[in-house]
Amino acid sequence: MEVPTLSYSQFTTVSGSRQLPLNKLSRNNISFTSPTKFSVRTSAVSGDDSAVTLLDYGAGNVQSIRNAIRYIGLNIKDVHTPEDILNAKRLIFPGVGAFAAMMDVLNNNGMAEALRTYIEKDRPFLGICLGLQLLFESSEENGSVKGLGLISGVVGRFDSSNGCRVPHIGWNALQVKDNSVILDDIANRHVYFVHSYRAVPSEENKEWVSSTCNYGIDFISSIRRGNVHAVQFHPEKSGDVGLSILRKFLLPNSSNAKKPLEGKAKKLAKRVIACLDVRTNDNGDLLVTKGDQYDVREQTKDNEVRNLGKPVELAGQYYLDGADEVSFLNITGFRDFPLGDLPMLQILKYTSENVFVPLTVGGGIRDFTDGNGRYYSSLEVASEYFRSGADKISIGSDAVYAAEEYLKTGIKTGKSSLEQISRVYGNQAVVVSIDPRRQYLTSPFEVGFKSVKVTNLGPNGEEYAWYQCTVNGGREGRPIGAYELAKAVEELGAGEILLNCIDCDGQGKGFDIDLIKLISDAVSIPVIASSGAGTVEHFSEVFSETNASAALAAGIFHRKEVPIQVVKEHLMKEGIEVRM
Ligand code: 1PR
Repeated sequence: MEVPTLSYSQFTTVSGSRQLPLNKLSRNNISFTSPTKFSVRTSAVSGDDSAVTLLDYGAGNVQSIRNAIRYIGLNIKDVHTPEDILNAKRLIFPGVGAFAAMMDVLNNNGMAEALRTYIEKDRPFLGICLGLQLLFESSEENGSVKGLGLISGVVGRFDSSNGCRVPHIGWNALQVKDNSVILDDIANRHVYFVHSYRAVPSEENKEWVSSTCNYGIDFISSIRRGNVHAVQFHPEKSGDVGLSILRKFLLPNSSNAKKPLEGKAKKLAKRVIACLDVRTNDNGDLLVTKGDQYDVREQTKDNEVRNLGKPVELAGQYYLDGADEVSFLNITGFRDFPLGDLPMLQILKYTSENVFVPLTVGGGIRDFTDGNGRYYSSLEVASEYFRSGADKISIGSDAVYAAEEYLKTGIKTGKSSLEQISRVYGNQAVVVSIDPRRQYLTSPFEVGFKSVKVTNLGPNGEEYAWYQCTVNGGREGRPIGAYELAKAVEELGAGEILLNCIDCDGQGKGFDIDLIKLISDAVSIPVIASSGAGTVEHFSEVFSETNASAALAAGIFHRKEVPIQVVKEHLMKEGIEVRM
């Protein structure tokens, strides 16, 4: 595994890239051309030129790819004009966000035409995610929107009716064809995907396809022709394997590139996520804490906030230990204004410079008016998190209010933080974090919320329970159940659910299987099981008995009781696919 050095001295401020105003865009699609004849030249990239041209059209987390390029030791030159594209020696286009918004920006700025010319001339190109999809004729995301039309095919949505959760989020295996060049050394390892739309292989585009991946159907995970490459997965978030793919593209003549160790990837892996609950202590220092049923204060005379370590160091360690994702939850974000919480943004910046797996950040994502009467939308708050290095944001309290309103009126206003952020950044970038508390019932008809027959009877022999949602870090119970909330937020645009359970949090007695089964069967987006992990068997239990896509733990990792690698070895022994 790639070993990054995690020292504060190397952290430098990342200069902001030019952000294009997405809200001022008009739909103006380029004229459609049929899939173009493509002439292959074998122009080599000069290995000693350290500048990589990056096309950042202004949405989503391009910070990750910037960090990966810098980590490899190269500099970044941003595209400001179409000429910058035409003059590039090698160009990376990390397309993130929504297809229509991306094409609007590219068309309005003359970038689409420049890109087509650059690619037709077989100049070195690496498209990532939407950067692959835009090469096709059109995409069905946001209606039918034309792409560059260089490759035959229409980009369509995954079908969740065949049992696959959409978005496709997580680490999956590739079937690599001969001569894919940048994937030649991938060594049967998993790579990280996060997308709802995909292109499929056909007779017409088979010349381009360099690898496929299976998720319900075979879809195109990469293309290559001459010097033109594009990948549907995120190499910048695929750990050491991803860095080695980027190195092969950026430094093709470099002989000292390390080949990743051989793996056994076969299909989508169950994810193991390390979570860091972050807050300031009474002295104002930001630290990782961990509660017992959400109480993070020590039971001592001073009642101080429990201190389990430094956020950047711990996140870096969990990356090295094999965490598939790292989550930061700013647990006092509900009462503080996160944009005023500069240390939290700095933590995200520093962490993302050395951690090349997905980072999620949550806490305080909502509209806010500061003391001077300045209004900040939740979209601005989320944008700042994305710019600081987050790949996904997680919404807690504000999603509960949005779901309550939606269930009351039946109207999607489009104004909730959840709807706004998923519209601009794509629903795959929006997690909803649920903090339910178990409420026992003697009969399932006692409340109007969905209840379950519990595996372990309640304190007075109750056979049923419903799961009441809470806000403000568990401090206030709301008139909505976890089941109702999960279904509502899926409709409002959530891409994933982080399912905590206050009763199990920090107890080490296992996940709440009844709750996780209830929610993971109710929605077709991925569900992350959280709260209560104490042994490796708890992980295999949650994956065997529920449809959870990932399991998250905090305490056992912070207290070093069970290393991440040991959890994964156990899961592998139990026949559960994991990324090793
Ligand atoms: O409401 O949008 O500001 O978001 C606040 C976020 O902070 C929510 O995601 C909420 O879950 C989280 N949060 C608020 N207060 C606490 C607290 O602990 N006092 N932490 C809190 C939630 C729960 C898990 C924990 C697992 C695994 N932490 O994330 O990490 O339960 O723990 P375990 O393995 O030790 O059992 P908003």
